[in-house]
Parts: sequence; structure tokens; C-alpha cells
Amino acid sequence: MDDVGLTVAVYADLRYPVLVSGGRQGLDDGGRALEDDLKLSWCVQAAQFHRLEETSMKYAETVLPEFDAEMALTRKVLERVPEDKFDWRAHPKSNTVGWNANHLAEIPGWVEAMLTLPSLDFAPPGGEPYRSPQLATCQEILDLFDRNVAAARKAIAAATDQDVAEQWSCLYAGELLFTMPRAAVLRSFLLNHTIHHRAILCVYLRLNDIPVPGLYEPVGR
Ligand code: NI
Repeated sequence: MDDVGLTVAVYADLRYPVLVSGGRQGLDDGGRALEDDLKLSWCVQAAQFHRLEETSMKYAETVLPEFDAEMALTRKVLERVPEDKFDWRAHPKSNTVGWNANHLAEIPGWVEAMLTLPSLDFAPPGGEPYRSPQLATCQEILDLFDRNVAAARKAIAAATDQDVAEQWSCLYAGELLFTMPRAAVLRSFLLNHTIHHRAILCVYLRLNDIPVPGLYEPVGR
């Protein structure tokens, strides 16, 4: 087996889908040309999809361990949000602590629509615009987050490979914001989006001298 083949075998044994593109993640610096890395990227992706077929594991199932881990980490941060700092913001143009906490609680609430509807318009023409929650207590926010996470998990577990391969659109007042395959929507609009606002909240906690929980590593490093 050549080293590209060997690396593919190693990556294909990982639990989660890995996208290797352009860079040299996990590879020695043996002077491999960029086109080899791109070839490797395609090999890895093909191996993973092939592996999914072999194990009859659905794509959505491969996302659930990451979903569970990220939602648990997000809850750890939400548990620290101080009610007396809900109106605090780092900059006049920034959103407040309370806004970010409410936003983190509402994001998983969109997953069912992401996976069961062709699109979601946050201000449908002729209809009532979506309204973000404006909860003022930590417990209410945690309760909403828990309900939304449970519903999201159920929707992800029920999604077929065909469901997640289909395009999904996000609109506002009839105007298209983006269209992506649902698998990419789960990745960006659910997971990356949550991690983004969670990181903002962590900085806000630190700036207010509130202990920040360890997430991917112990705090303070
Ligand atoms: Ni946002």
C-alpha cells in the first residue's frame, strides 16, 4: 500500500467524517505536491462514503455524536450566564449577554424545519415574522435549550441520507439568504453557528470575571 492509500485507510477508520483539503493535516512534510493532497482529500471522502454504505450507517447518525458533545458543552456555558449581567455588552455594536444566551437556546429549535421543510422564511410575506425569545432568567433559557435540543436530536435521528442530501433554503421576507444541502446546513447553520455564539458568550463571561468552563481543553491555557 502506498502512503496515500495507507493514510486513507487510517482516516477511514475514524468515527467522524474528516475533510482533508489542501493542507497537510496529519501528514509528514515529505514534499508531497498539492495535487497529491487534493487527490488524498477525494480518496478520504470516497472512502468515508463507501464505509457509510458498508456499515449502513446514515449520515445523520455520524453527526449525532458531535451534536451531543457540542450541545452538552453549550449547556455548560449557558449554566454560567449571570442574570444580573443580561444587559451587558462588550461594545455598543455588540449584542448583549442575554441576547447571545437566548440565541443559543433558539438555534437548535430550527433543526426540525431544516430537516423536514424545503425552506424556512423568518419573515414570510403575508405571515407573522419569527420572533426570537427574550427570556430573562437562566432557568427559562436552559429549559428552552433542553426542549429544542431534544426535538433537534429526534429530527436528526429520523433524517435519511436522501433528506440530508437535498437542498434547503433560508429566506427573510421572501429574499433568499442561502441555499445549501441539508448536511451542510447542519454543519454551518446549526453547529458552527452555535460554536460562534458560545465563544462570544465565553469571552463575555471572562470579561465579567465569571468562571469559564473548560470546553476542548482545561481553562486558562
Ligand atoms: Ni447568529
